Amino acid sequence: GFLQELLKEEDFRHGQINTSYIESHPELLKAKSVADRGTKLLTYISDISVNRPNGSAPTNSIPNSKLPKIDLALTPSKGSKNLLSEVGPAEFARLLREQDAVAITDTTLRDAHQSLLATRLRTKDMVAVAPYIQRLLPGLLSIEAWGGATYDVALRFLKEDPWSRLEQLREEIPNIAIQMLLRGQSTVAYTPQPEPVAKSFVKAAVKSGVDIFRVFDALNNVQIMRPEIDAVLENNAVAEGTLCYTSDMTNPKEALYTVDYYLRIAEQLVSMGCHILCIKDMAGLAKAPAAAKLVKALRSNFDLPVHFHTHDTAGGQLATYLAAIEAGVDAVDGATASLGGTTSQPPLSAIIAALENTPYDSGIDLSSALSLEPYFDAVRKLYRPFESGLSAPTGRVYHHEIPGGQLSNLRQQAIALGLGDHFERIEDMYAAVNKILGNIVKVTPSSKVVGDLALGLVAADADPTDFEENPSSYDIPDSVIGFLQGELGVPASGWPEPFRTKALTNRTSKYLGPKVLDQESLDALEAPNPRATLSRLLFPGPAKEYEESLDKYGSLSVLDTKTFFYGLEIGEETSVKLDQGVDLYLALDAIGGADERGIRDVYCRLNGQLRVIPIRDNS
Ligand code: 3PY
Ligand code: ZN
Repeated sequence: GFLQELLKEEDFRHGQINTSYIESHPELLKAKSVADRGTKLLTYISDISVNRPNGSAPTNSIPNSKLPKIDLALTPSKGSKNLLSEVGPAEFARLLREQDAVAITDTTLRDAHQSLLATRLRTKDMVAVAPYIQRLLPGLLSIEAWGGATYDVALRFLKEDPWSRLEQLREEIPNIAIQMLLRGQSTVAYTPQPEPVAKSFVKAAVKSGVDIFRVFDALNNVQIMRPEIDAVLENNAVAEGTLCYTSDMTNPKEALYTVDYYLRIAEQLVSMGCHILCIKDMAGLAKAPAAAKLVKALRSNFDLPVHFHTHDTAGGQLATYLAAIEAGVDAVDGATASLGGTTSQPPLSAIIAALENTPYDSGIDLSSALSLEPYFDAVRKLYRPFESGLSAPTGRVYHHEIPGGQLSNLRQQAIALGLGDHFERIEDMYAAVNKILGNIVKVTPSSKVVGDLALGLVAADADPTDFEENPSSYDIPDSVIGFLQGELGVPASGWPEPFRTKALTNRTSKYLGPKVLDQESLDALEAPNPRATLSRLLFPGPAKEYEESLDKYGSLSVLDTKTFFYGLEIGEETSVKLDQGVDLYLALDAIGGADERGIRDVYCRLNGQLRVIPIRDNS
């Protein structure tokens, strides 16, 4: 129609049209912007189709064809978000503690793909299923959909604005509480952030849709996360104060990570005003008897509800959940079965089924949970290059204690170092490094410290005993130096001496606390919309690359996932819907030979009109 006519207009294409003509015909400006968007998207698609950074598409399946057949015109039931708005956080928590039903958090949209698919799940694939979740799973306690590594990965690899994801999910799921994972002082980054950043971040997150904040500190130093917990309370959201579980409480030789250790942490979380206590078993080390003991102790010492989080790396965590439930736990985390198990959470449908027709019945309809599995199964196939490669459970986690989210990541890094076939060497080194550092709690960012050092030592073919004795003759990653200088606080195990002193000898830099912000940044954090500022302060490099991608290609979140990761095949066409409500048809006709500079002409069509786009072939 109109757009084609315009594209044919030679003068217009060369920008020589009389501007007073455009001013009197505003529809032309809109059409020009639509045509520009189309050309930018074709440029991206051409680049991916020539260079294939992720190989070719692993499947032709169309996930949307697997969405449940339900009537989206039906009004959804009220859910936890409605309740929270009616009664407020304190009463919400009291009711959670009082009910017999076991409440369930669905982690599919955050931890599950962080732990299985290198955090790559795109907003488009979340938003497509959101209206179904809203109607099929209104009985969920919450949907964990934000935080952890998702913020970084959205900017760095998906070229998406993480805030827009949150806003869209909020809009599509108005009835169920949205939960995020906040890394205490590091917020969603890997290093401690100045207090104004944390405060502004929490406020903006509440405004954009987060209801429940699971806040943890990687070394269980509760005092360090006070500003974040205070910010959650000030913004009238739910504060879930977290104990990170490590080691083995059932081992009589365990001297440090005992019930008393966890009770001391919980005591501080309770006195800070947290509404819920969370046991965060990030590596899946809590065995059934440990879970029962800890849940009982927490519930008999405090009035708060207890929420259990685990990863099913070794395969035994449904048993742990049942023991925790018998001991009175109030809520547990699960992920859709298609993105559950191994390094992710236990499958939602297995949890629901185990509790059906018992006093703990979750109230979530099993068949509804099942009806979402085919969609996520089809989605997962599209992300195959990002699979962690863990095709079975592994009991070796009891030895190396690598968190679920890190295990998939480390495997990818090992492959990049050419050590893909020797992953057990990295596992063993990780365990050795943990010992050298004093047996610390390992979760982002302390797990990154251990992982960085383990990878470095394996790459250098080092003997850990020699490293421990002579650390000054080795290259030590910055994260490890920062840790030893106290960047993350003091570990409960104390400092590993004499290793630490030796490792820090002759190191000139000294950790002086989170960076100090200039006045301009401080003002920007106080502005009504600090979101772009937060991205720039938290992830300067990725935020800049995201902005550049936006300039060059426009918003890539409109592309379907297959096209986004794998481009198009010759003769293939895809369509996108722009915000303006306009449909664009984008097709790839042919790829020409490379010239002497490695440039190929890519022959595309935009709504039927030929476009020739020069692309550098990086091969
Ligand atoms: C994160 O911090 O991203 C985690 O998932 C920790 O378990
Ligand atoms: Zn987790």
